[in-house]
Amino acid sequence: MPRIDLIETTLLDIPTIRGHVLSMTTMTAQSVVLVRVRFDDGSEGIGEGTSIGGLSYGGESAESIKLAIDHYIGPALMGHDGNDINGAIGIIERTVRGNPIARCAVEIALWDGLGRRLGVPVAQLFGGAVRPAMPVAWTLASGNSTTDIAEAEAMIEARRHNIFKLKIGKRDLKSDIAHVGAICAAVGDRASIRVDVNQAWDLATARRGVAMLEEIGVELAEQPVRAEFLRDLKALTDTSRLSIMADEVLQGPIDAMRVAANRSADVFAVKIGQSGGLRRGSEVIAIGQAAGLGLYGGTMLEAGVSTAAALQLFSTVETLHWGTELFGPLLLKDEILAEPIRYADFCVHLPQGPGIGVALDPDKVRFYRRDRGATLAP
Ligand code: MUC
Ligand code: MG
Repeated sequence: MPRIDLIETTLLDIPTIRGHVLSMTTMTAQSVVLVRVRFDDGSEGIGEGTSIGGLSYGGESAESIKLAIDHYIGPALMGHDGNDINGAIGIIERTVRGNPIARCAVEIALWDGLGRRLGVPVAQLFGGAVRPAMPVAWTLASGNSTTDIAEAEAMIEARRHNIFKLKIGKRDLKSDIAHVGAICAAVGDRASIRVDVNQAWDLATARRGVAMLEEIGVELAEQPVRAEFLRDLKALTDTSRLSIMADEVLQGPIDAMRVAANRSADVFAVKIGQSGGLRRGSEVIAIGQAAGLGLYGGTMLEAGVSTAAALQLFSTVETLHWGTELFGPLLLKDEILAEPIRYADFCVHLPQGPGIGVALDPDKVRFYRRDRGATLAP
């Protein structure tokens, strides 16, 4: 029995390629918590957790993810059988309430370790991949319409992305609609345009906004109203011809059930971090499927490790109606994986090999770690 004998976290700060402007914050760097789990048979697994903009996006920050793992999850799992992931999830959930991203970061490392010991990809542990690659959106969020249009043109030309998500909600409605309209007009039918309001609108603004977005050819609006206001999300979903996607409201299967039960949204943005891990993420997916909702593989702007883990899970999903947005590593100025995840032909490709299929570049990890004085264990 391979017992867990070490759980170690490392906090990295990696600059982004440009400012990423969301309704609640502008990111110029991403903070990444790497997790290394070692088992007493010498095998290892890696995991990762990220949030967005410190504590401005949600209830977890990189620092809180690290603290939850170092002080609570790690000690609770010491000596546990590494092959018993369901048992480990039970221990984690009894030890730590909330903190889904911290829980997920450790769970990824457990799946990676198990997959490596068995010599199979994590997708195999979830029944096997049904696709080797998935459509991948890019977020246009420079804060400037001209820059965004140039970025979209370059992505289409390079055949990297033809799905674009626009971050709106920071400016007044009229300016946002003009911005989205300019991008829709520029790309025409060469791309799918979606927006993410990140909870910034009240219901009255959302009603007007969604109607205007529909007019200019936007396909989908993500979390237009506050996560707590499920009735407002439902009111929009009931009346809009545009598809409405739930994101921040989905913090695991129980929320998924609440949203699905009264059809408060048309689409689930499934995030492994926000769901509390791959196991709970797969349950969110199952609830969405059973309710006949659309599915989309979401991101917390993760680096390569968590992106690879999400790809392992999403590759097993029968129908990903809206594709994915697993572009996180491309938003970062530098790659921390030994071998980058492949983006080509408008798709992100599932990494091959056992576990989550990727390995870290130790030099990059050393370079970007916040605490550069300490040495990284091999
Ligand atoms: C979110 O709210 O969806 C995903 C892509 C992006 O640009 O921001 C994230 C968070
Ligand atoms: Mg979102």
